[in-house]
Order: sequence, then structure tokens, then C-alpha cells
Amino acid sequence: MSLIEELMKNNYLITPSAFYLLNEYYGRSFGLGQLIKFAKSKNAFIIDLTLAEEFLSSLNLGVGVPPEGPGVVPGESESTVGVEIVPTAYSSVETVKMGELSVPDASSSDSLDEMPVQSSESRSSISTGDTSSTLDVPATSRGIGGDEKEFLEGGSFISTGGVELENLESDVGVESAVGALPAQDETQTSVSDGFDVDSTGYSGSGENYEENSVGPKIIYGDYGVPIAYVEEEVPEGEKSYSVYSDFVVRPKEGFVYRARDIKDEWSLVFDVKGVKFEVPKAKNAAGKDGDLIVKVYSNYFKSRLRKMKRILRENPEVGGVIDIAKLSYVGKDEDVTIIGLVNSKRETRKGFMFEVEDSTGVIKVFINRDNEESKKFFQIMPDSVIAFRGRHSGRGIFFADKIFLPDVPKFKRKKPPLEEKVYAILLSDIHVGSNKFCEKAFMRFLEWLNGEVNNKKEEELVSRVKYLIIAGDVVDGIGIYPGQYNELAIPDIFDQYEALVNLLRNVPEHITTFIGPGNHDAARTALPQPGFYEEYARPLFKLKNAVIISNPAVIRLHGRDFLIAHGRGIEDVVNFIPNRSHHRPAEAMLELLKLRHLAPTFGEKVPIAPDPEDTLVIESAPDLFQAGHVHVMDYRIYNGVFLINTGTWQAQTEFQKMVNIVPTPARVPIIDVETARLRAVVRFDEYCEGV
Ligand code: D5M
Ligand code: FE
Ligand code: ZN
Repeated sequence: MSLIEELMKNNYLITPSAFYLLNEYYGRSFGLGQLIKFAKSKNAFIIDLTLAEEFLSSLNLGVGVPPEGPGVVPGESESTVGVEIVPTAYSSVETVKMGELSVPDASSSDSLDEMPVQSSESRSSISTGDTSSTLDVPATSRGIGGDEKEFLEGGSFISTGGVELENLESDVGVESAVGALPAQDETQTSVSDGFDVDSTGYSGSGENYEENSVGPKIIYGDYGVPIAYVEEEVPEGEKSYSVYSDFVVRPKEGFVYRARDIKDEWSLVFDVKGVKFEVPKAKNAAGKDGDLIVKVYSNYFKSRLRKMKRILRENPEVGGVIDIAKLSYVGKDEDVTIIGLVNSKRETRKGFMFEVEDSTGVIKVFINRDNEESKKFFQIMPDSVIAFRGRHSGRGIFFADKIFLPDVPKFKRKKPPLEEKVYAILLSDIHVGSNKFCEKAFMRFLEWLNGEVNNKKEEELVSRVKYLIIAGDVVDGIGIYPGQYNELAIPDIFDQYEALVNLLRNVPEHITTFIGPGNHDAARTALPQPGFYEEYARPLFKLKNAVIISNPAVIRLHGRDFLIAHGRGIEDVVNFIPNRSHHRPAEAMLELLKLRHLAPTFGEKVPIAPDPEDTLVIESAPDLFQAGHVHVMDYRIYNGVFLINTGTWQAQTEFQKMVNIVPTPARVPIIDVETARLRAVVRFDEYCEGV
């Protein structure tokens, strides 16, 4: 087995240049174990050229002496096979990928901690909070160091949340689906011949390349250093994968769509693209960049504080609010309320202590553990804004006896009924381009949407669907998680969007599709994500009847507000709040709703852009709150708000296997717009391989 394969089995990656440097010594001068041990000691998951050089010099091997041209580069030898299994990884796109991979989740300071093999800290995102047990890790991933990895495991289930629904289960006929599917491109997952590019593709002077009928063509630049080349546009017929160009579904003849006659009634009540961000100015001409950055962050938190104060003051119980700076003017026995950002919190012997800050000052707030209210301590995430009522001791401590989370009002005003039933389908995390993308199931779903139904019940559902909302991770992207390139069916970001659009163009015309980005998309990594980068996701912008929305966004459908977010904030909830799990995302979403913020904690798992306005505040209670990201479908209702996590269309990835994330793919929740509640879940998972 080649070095690349061996490393990947152990969840390590190697860059092309490092591979070529190390490969000639591999097996002769060092073994896999030594290399992994070395990488581990450097806390690295990606073996790049620098690391490879350091490693060789630690072995006293010839560092800095590159292979002398094609002669030393693997030809028909065993190592060719290593290259062959990931030929696409060395394409132009992969160059980008490698770059990105070297700083996984760039803006998250502890992003490396998120990687499973490296850390078993209690705050790792794999915690599901309930029970602790040891997961059977494949021998290869623990083989080297021999150290046991602790994983926390929790049951995966779908809450039925007490909501009335007709679960249609899996009565979508197999035969009709399979029969209706067009012949799939056989070569779709085959990567072996992906590199037969015409040699005219690279004609740079001073470069030579090796002809190799099996492996990729390798170019050597000056000094015999292997270099990445820019892949030529390859006509689709010659690609080793399909982008679904031939997949065309027509509405079933004679199928009656009631929704066609129902008037379209939607508006984007909130979209980040519509927010005008003013760049703050440094006070004077001598102001430094650093001052500006501090100012931007400070503006961001001021904005959060302002918005949250308004929300908290809507609660009639929150009265007598004063600034922290004015506390010294009030009497010791006077009950007052302060509202501030929770900078930190800790448990003490007698109770709980918070450090709370508003725009006028900072104060310590204490609550006794005998007080029932103190239980709210566990729900308060760092940097969220909370109200505390109590008395100021005069010794710099505020003794609270009541804690108010921003929360949503207990009752919602009833909205006027609609004349006709109209439905919306909510999806997320399609992950087109992943080889775990459930393409057959998704195709079957599209046929179903075009009238290929099994019974009257389904007919009624399909007929009234007027909206489709997709909450991010629409493609799998490139270089998003360690080892991803081994699991890509479409290793090119442009083609991933092309493929997605080739599928989505089969959504019947009268259905308006809203599409927002997630962390796998070609979009800004930090929240909020205004939309997709047009140069990568161009086909998406041309899709008929599609509306690109930001993450987050609020869509008003027939007077009902649907808050749509990809849902990365769920990761922080799972990390900070005891007993919250990836497997029950609706509960985690509820915590966010109660804090009225989509990602309250700054500087942890979720990168947040320091925009001068905090657009992640949930400013008004929606009728429905949709998120995805965690790949598990789950829903519940709270104070009139319907919370739903819409799962995924991707079967379990190798990475998810390691972190014990068990997805529930290919389920289609259908929402009755009038009530903003679940009408039905239609399952297509029987067509999803690997489930
Ligand atoms: O997220 C799919 C799932 O994987 C979701 O439950 C979050 C989890 N996830 C994503 N990135 C990480 C890292 N770095 N560590 C642990 N768990 C993670 P998706 O956004 O589709 O990849
Ligand atoms: Fe996802
Ligand atoms: Zn995601």
C-alpha cells in the first residue's frame, strides 16, 4: 500500500511536494509509524514540505536534495498506485484545497482540537453529553501510538415532539424509483483515469513531464521540483465523473398542481445582503489599523448589547433596568436589574459567579445555589446577553435573585388563516459532490416532486408544495475536513455547483427555491454569510425561480416568518451546555432561541465576523426556525415556535464515523405554511446507499 493510502487510513494527509520528497525513502529509511509519530509530536495532521524536511533531517537523511527529475519519481513502481488512487487530488483545484487544509477552519483558534484523534478533551464537539463509552476505533487509526481514544456516545433518535403529523414513512415504491432513474454514468466514482489530459494542456517552457499511462502526468519545474499544473477545461464526456447533465425530469403528464393557482406570497424580511455596514473611522489620521480592529469588535458587541436589551425589555418582568456604572448610586436594599454580556462564569462553593459587562462598566454577579433560578447558569453561554435582578452589595458584587434569559414570549398572536393549504419543503446539507451524497435518493425525490407519487396522500402533498428552502451545505466543497478528498465524487468546486444546478433545475417551475450557504459552500467562512461567491457558484445564480438568501435570513411566507440558518451555533451549544447533543439538534436550537442568538459565543468553534452590526441576533420570535448542519432530522415546538433541523442528503462520512455522528439522510419534511408546523415527513433513505 502506498504512503498516501497508509497515511489516509490513519487520518493524516500529505501534500504532493512532501510526498515526492519522502516517498523515495519510505520503506527503506523509515516506516510509517516513525512518520506519524513525528507528525503527532508536531501536532500536525498535514504533512507538508516543511514537516517532511524536518522529519528527514531528524533521521539525518538528505534534506533539501530534491529528486533529480523524473528519473527518481515513481514510475510503474508501487508508489504510482498511491498517486493513482487520488489523481484528482493533484488537479488545480486540489492546490487550493491543500492551501485551505493547512489552516483548517482558519478563524477558529482551537480548530485542531476539533479533530478527533488528536483530542479527547471534554469540550470536544464529539461529546453527546449523555453516556460515556468507548467507541471501537478502527485498528488503523489507533495503531501507531497505541493510545486509547475516548468517545462519548449517545443514542440517535428522532423526536416526535408531540406534533401531529402523518408520517408517510417509506412507502415510496422502490420499483418506480429505480425504473425511472436514467442510467448512471458508470465512471462516476471511478477515479483511475481522471488524468488523461491532452498533453497540450501544459506546454510551459523549461518544464518536462512524465508520460505515464496509468498515473497522473507529473510536471517538473525548475530544480526538478514537482509542481501543480492548471487543469484544462475538460468536456463533460471526458470527465471521470458525472455532473448530472443528462438528468432531466418532466412533470408527470396530467398531474394537477394546486400550488400553481395559489398566489405567490413571499418576501425576504431579513437578509444580510440588505444590511448596510458602515466601516468605522479611526478617531484621527494617526489612528493605527489595530485601533480600527478593536473599534470594529467593540461596535459589534455594542450592537449586540443594544439589540438584546431591547428584546429583554419586552419582557414585562424585566423592570428597573440601570447601567452598571450607576449601581453605586442605588441603595443596598433597592431591587434593580442590570443587563449585560456574560464575559465569563464559574461555579463556586456556594453558588455561581458571573462577570457581566455593559457599555458603562463591568461587575461580578453572584447567585446562591439554593435559589432555583441559579439552574439557568448552565444555559448561559459565554458572550450571551442576560438580565439579572437583585441588589448591589456595595462591595463590587451584585447579588442576583432572578435571572432572565431573553427567551421568546409564551404566547404568539394567531395569524389569520389562509384560504388554501400551501406547503413548503425544507432541506439542508445536500452535499453534492461528496461520494456519500445520496444521489439516487435525491433524484427519486425530484421525480416525486414532479408527480411520480405512490398514493393520493402523496399526491395532495406534492400538489400543494409552493416553496423549497435549502439551508446551506448545498455542495460538499473542497478541503473542508481532513481526508475529504478521498470522499469526493466531484473534486472540483465549479462542477459541484454545476451538478447541483443540473439537479435543481428539475424542481417544477411554480416552486420558488430559496438557497442559502453553509460552511461547505463557496462563501465567507465567518458568520453571517451574505451569500455564495458568484465566481464559484455561478450556475446557482442562473437557476430559474431560485432566490439566493444569506445565512441567516428570515423569509416571510404568507405572513409567517421562517428563520433560516445553517446552524453552526449548534456546535457551541453542544460544547457548552450539559446534556446537549448533536443527535438531538432541536434541543440545541431551542437553547439558541432562548438566548435569542444564532452563535452567542465568540472565539470558539464558530467564526464570527466582527461586523459593526450583530446580525446573528434573533430579533423577533419567528413562527418557524430551521437549521441544518448536524445532519440529523429533529423537531420540536416551543412557545409557538416550530423548531426543525432538516437533516441531510449525505450518508455517514469517514470523518463522521470517527466522531460518532450518525446522520439521518434523505428525509423530506413538508411544512404546512399556515400553521408553520410539520405536515409530513417523506423518506427516501431506502435509496441512499450506506445508510
Ligand atoms: O457538519 C456535519 C457534522 O459534522 C455536524 O454534526 C458537525 C460535525 N462537524 C463538522 N466539522 C467538525 C469538526 N471539525 N469536528 C467535529 N465535528 C465536526 P458539516 O458542516 O456538514 O461538515
Ligand atoms: Fe453539512
Ligand atoms: Zn455544515
